[in-house]
Amino acid sequence: MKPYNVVIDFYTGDLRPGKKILRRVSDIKKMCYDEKAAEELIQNGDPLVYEAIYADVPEEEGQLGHCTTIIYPGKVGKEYFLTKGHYHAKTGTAEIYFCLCGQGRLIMESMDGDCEILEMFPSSASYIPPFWSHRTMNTGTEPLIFYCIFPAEAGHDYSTIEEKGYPKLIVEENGEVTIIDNPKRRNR
Ligand code: PAN
Ligand code: ZN
Repeated sequence: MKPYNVVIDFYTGDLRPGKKILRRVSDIKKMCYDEKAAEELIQNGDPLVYEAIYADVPEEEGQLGHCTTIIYPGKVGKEYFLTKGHYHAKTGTAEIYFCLCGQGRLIMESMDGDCEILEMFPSSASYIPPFWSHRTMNTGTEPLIFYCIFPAEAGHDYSTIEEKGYPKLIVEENGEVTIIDNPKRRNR
């Protein structure tokens, strides 16, 4: 392949040329703490939660994949709109999330069960080390837009997070961003 540019709109997250993936509440229902609230939203139009737009890069060792993600503002019950979250299928691969717009949180968990939460804000560049799962949430009132760079062969393992969840949830309580224990957390 030859060197080439994509063009990223910092304010909308559009990446061109790119391939867009859409995720609605129905796609993240199993990851939500309040599945009943998720079901109600699905019955009421199944709103768009986030989009990811991937640059066309071969998924092979040596290449760098990159994409933007746009998480819309909203909540399922009291839990902020979130991404599915994943380990990389090739677990020893890191990633960088560079925040362009909005406010959010990045929750990560190591394979030993360490859990860390970082703030995302315009110009924050969060480093996700190898072997840490990762999920993002929009805690603000504007879209949360970030740019991701990762080894192109990393892949996604969604099932571990779908089954286990994270030790912590990020919710709105009394108008504040609040971290609580996840009562539905499962240890495998
Ligand atoms: C990101 C994520 C993107 C969407 O590109 O894939 O933000 O999140 P989910 O994949 O959890 O739905 C990334 O971490 N790639 O490895
Ligand atoms: Zn990733």
